[in-house]
Amino acid sequence: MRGGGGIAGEPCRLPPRSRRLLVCVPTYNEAENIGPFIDTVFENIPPEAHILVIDDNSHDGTARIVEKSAEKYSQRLHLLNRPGKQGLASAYLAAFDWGLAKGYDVFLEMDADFSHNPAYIPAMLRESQTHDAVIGSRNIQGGGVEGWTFLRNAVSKGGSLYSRAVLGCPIQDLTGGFNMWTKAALGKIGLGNIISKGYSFQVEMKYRAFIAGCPIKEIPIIFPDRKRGVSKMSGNILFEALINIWKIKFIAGSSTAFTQFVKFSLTGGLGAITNLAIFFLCADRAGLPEIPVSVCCFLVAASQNYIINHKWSFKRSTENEALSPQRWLQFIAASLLGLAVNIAVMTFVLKNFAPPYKFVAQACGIAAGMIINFTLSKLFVWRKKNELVQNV
Ligand SMILES: Nc1nc2c(ncn2[C@@H]2O[C@H](COP(=O)(O)OP(=O)(O)O)[C@@H](O)[C@H]2O)c(=O)[nH]1
Ligand SMILES: [Mg+2]
Repeated sequence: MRGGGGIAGEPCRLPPRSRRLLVCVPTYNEAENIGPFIDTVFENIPPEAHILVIDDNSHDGTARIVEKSAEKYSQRLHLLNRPGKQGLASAYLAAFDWGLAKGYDVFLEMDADFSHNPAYIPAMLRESQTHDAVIGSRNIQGGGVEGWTFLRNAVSKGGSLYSRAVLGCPIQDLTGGFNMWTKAALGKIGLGNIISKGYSFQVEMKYRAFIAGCPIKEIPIIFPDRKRGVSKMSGNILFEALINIWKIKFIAGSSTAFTQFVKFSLTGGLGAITNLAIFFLCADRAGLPEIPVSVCCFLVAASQNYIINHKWSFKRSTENEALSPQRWLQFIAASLLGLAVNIAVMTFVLKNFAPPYKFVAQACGIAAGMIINFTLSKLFVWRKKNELVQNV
């Protein structure tokens, strides 16, 4: 959707009543929080919703407290007991796998330390009816943090700004961990592709959702510091996350560009067939003059490419916009430039390398022209419109 804090894409259309929520709570030494936390969450979720605690063998007895609570909330509280500390990313991935196998439709990520207020859950659930991802955001109007030192605030804000700048992603709170995902979102993200092990997991999930074209909504949350227990965040973890942002950009971002390039090339191939077919019919069969026929062939094939690229190769960047004469003109200009590069490279190779077959020179020209055309199309014609993101 365009207005009201969304990031464009197709909304999910599951009927609200048939959806089952799984609240996923990773814990490592949260004995002081987990009991009352579970009670508060159950007060704020619908009767058919469940909680899954993923505990990494906490030595403070967290798991035992969960088992005790499970007597009270029979069948609605689940515990995934893992043998040792394996990190936040692997805890959430294990929770998603478990929940998907059991048929849950909506997944909520939450810390066990009351920094994520369960009172926001109903609003998040409502938004998840029309958005694949709902992000509890500290960095938009109405959101914020409480009880943080100046340094921690600066580190968090700086981390978010840094991630946004490196990734070119418009989500305001990339690092926060209070997020709701529909099953459709997890499918589009492709959980098997996640490379993060620690805290950059949250950034990677959001970035992948963004480039997959998921409709995303940020809702403002107030984030108080934990009152009990200690944070598992450390300088090392933070440093690792800062480095990982580049890995995420390279791996997730380039796989998208690669897919787009393959689609763009196939579209170009189809365009060449159309071009040749029209040329054959008009010049060979009907005997029309070659040069005007060739110009017409170019225009028809380029227009066909424009439509297919708009609907298919660059679908994720178009935000479901209609075809437009302005974009068509831009694409024709990019194609003409591509053609000019094609001819220049072909001539250069012919003159300087004299290949045994002339078509080798033309193949080099086509490759160079296509790279130019693709780059211009990606950067200018179908530039992703970050300004579409509006926050509440
Ligand atoms: N299962 C599991 N949970 C973890 C691990 N590291 C942190 N957690 C939990 O993940 C949540 C977020 O960690 P927290 O220390 O609150 O990080 P902070 O909010 O950035 O200070 C808390 O519920 C932690 O208990 C881990 O390695 N495994
Ligand atoms: Mg926390």
